[in-house]
Amino acid sequence: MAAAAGGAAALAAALHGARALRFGHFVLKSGLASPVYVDLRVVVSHPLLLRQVADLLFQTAKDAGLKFDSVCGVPYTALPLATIVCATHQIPMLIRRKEAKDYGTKRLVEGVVNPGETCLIIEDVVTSGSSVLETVEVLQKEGIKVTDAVVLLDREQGGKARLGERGIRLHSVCTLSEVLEILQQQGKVDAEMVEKVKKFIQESVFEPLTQNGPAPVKRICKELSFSARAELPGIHPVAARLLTLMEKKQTNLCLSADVTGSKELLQLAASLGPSICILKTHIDILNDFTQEIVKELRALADQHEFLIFEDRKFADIGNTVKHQYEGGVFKIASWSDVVNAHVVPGSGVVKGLKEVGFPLQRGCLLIAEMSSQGSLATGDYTKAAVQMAEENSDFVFGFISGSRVSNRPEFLHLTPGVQIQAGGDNLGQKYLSPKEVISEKGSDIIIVGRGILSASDRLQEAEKYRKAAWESYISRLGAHA
Ligand code: S5P
Repeated sequence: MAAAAGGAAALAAALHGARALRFGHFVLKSGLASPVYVDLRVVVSHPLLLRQVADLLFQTAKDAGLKFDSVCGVPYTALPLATIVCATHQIPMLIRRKEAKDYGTKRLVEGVVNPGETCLIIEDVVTSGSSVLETVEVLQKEGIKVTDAVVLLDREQGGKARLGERGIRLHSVCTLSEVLEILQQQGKVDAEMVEKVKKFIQESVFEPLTQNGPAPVKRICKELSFSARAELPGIHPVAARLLTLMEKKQTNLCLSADVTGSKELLQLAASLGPSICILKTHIDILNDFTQEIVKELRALADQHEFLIFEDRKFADIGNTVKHQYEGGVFKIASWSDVVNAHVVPGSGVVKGLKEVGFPLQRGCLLIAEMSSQGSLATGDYTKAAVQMAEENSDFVFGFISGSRVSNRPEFLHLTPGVQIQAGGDNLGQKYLSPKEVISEKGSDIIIVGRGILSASDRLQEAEKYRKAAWESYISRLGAHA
């Protein structure tokens, strides 16, 4: 422990006293049930403790012999800590803006940015390392060097290794098990709770980001929950929104609303909205399209919290798809959260779409596999789609595919060709069941059209699909717990 033994005991007691460390039963942001809850936000209400923590952070950086030109606190909890460090030691500070809304319009870093200079990151607590990484990435994009981060408390759940993979050394004032030991000695937590917390720490280690990372950690959390994936570093904002609403509404069902009348389309959106995470359109099959319809659809999407996905399957050169996406009669980019593209033209198709969609915070899926008989999207073609997604992950957040084609949890997999009854249609469509798609193929979202549309009670049928797919997801999580 970086803090001297006596200091550490006092710190642990003070954190516990301030209720910054609590023991019991909690549900974390990631959806994980945890016996320990760390909330260092409360430290601002305890000025002495605030200064003590800031001093310990600075001391830890000094002990590690770190050299830096500026300091940046990970927003928000570490901001006051960074401020104290900077004011006390006369170090220039940088502030990273967090508000997603400002993205692309306002500065993302406040303070004097001198490219090439080194910035030290300060953080209160590290679990997966995702918050630190987000700040690192923003600073690095501005040309600032970041090699080290100092944290008050390392929860020892894989964050250090994940940061190490990205070239960031993590220096902690103390670890959760060290604090735990001290609190046990002080009689503030009993042996049973200590065991529980230790077990929890061991069982919920985040996987390394890449398979070949230099600092392997135990692969325990193999399967992350949707809400944990929403928090991953560098996650696409559309993916984060989608994963969050999926967990909230408990649905990984995308309705393929393949109807030809606008009235029916809007009725479907209104009645099935609460059951779905995405409503997929083929807007060019509507025989009475007007902009008013998509406006109403948008309002329903916002009301019932689902995303709109225009299944346009762009497949031309970049310049053409740009116009097809932005303009024409449909003006797809103005109302659709998500679109998809074939990779057959090469990466220009994504680049063209990105020019239009990126500033609007839209997202794109690449078609890596198809559900139809004799599809040519297999083997190397599928691999090329995955590579294209990885190279354009600021715009592409997943795939249309029959199975999990990428192991990166930042990417979502959406699978069409789903019906509870096995089989197909007479035009080459092939169907798998929700369970096969989610539990066996490892996909995330089922896309269902006629399975629901041809039922006499569509809502009841949609609920059947929603439950089947959600239960398969939950059992998949359980199987890897
Ligand atoms: O490979 C694919 C990709 C897509 S997006 N196979 C598909 O069937 N789709 C779409 O999913 C297709 O255009 C249709 O809108 C939906 C499947 O509809 P269903 O009625 O067969 O469930």
